[in-house]
Amino acid sequence: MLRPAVFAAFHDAYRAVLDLVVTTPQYTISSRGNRSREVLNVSFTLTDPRRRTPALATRRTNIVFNLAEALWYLAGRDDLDMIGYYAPRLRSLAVDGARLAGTAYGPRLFAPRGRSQFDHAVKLLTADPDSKRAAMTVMRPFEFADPGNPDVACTLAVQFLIRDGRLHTVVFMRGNDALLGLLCDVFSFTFIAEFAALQLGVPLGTYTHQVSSMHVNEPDLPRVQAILAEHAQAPVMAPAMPTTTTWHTIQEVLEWEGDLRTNRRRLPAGSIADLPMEPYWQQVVLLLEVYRQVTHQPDTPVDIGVLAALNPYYQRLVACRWPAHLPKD
Ligand code: 5HM
Repeated sequence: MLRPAVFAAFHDAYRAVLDLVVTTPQYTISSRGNRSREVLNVSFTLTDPRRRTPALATRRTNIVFNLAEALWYLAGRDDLDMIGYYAPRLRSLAVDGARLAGTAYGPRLFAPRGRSQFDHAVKLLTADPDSKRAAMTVMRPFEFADPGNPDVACTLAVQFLIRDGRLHTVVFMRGNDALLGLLCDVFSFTFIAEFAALQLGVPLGTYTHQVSSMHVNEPDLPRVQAILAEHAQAPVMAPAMPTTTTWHTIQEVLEWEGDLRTNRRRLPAGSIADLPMEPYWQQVVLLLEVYRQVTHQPDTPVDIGVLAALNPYYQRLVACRWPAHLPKD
C-alpha cells in the first residue's frame, strides 16, 4: 500500500486509527513522562472533509471548542484569554500564563493578515493553480532545542494543491495523540481547508492527514476500548460553509465570539434571525451563546428558545456534551 487509506467521513477514519494503535501497536514508548502505544507513519484521506465530527456517545465531541479553536487559528491569535475559556486544560501549556507557543498555529499560518503564509498560498494558487509550492510550515527550526519547552508544535506543515479544479489539503504532523489531538486537528484543518477553497473559488477536494508518530497514552486505553466497543453510525449531516464567506465574515463572527466570551453581550432567541450573517454562521454564534450560558450562568438551564433555534445536528451535540445544563423537559 503506497497510498493512504480512504474514508468518506472522519468518524470511520478515527475508529480505524484508534483500532490500529490499540490492537496492533508497533512500539511502547515513554517520552516526557507519558507511556504510549505507537504506530509510525499513519495516514488517511477523507473524501468528504465536511463530515469532520464523529458521532460517538463514548467520545462526546465538544463542538464549541472545535469551532472556537478553528476561529482562534484563523484570527492569528496565541492568547489563552480566548482559547483557555473553551479549554481550561490548555492553561498548563503556557509558560508565561498568557500565551501559547507551539499549539498556537494561528500566528504562524494567518498573521499578519494580508501577508501571511495562508495569504501567499492563496495568491500563488490563484496565479499558478498546478503549483506544488503552496506548503505552509508550522513547526520552526530549533523549536525542540529547549528540553524544558512544554509546547512544541506537533504540526509540521499544511499543503494546498488544486487538482481537477478542486482544493486538496495535506497536513503533515510529527506526532498526534490519536484519542485527543487527532479529533481537534482534523476538525480545524478541514475547516481551514473549506475556508481556503472558498477564497480560491474552487470546490473542496480531499483532506489527507499524515502522521509520523500516531499514539495513544496508556491511561487513555480504557476510553479507546469503550469507543471501539460502541456501535455507532457515521453522521450524514455536514453543513457546507456558505460561498459568501470572506475574511469579513470571520471578523464579524470573532467580534461576537469576544463579546459572548466576556459576557458583554447575549443573544436572545428572538434576535437570532436579525443577525446580519448567513444561517450557517448564525448557528456558530448560537453555539457560542449556548456556551456563554453554560459558563457564565452555570446554575440556570440553557434557554429553551436558543436550543430550539439550533439545527438538529448541533442540538444533538450540545445535548450529548452538556446534558446537565439542558431544561428539564
Ligand atoms: O512530547 P510531545 O511534544 O510530542 O507531546 C505533545 C503531545 O501533544 C503529543 O502527544 C502530540 O501528539 C499531542 N498533540 C496533538 O496530538 C499536540 C498538538 C499541539 O501542537 C496537537 N495535536 N495539535
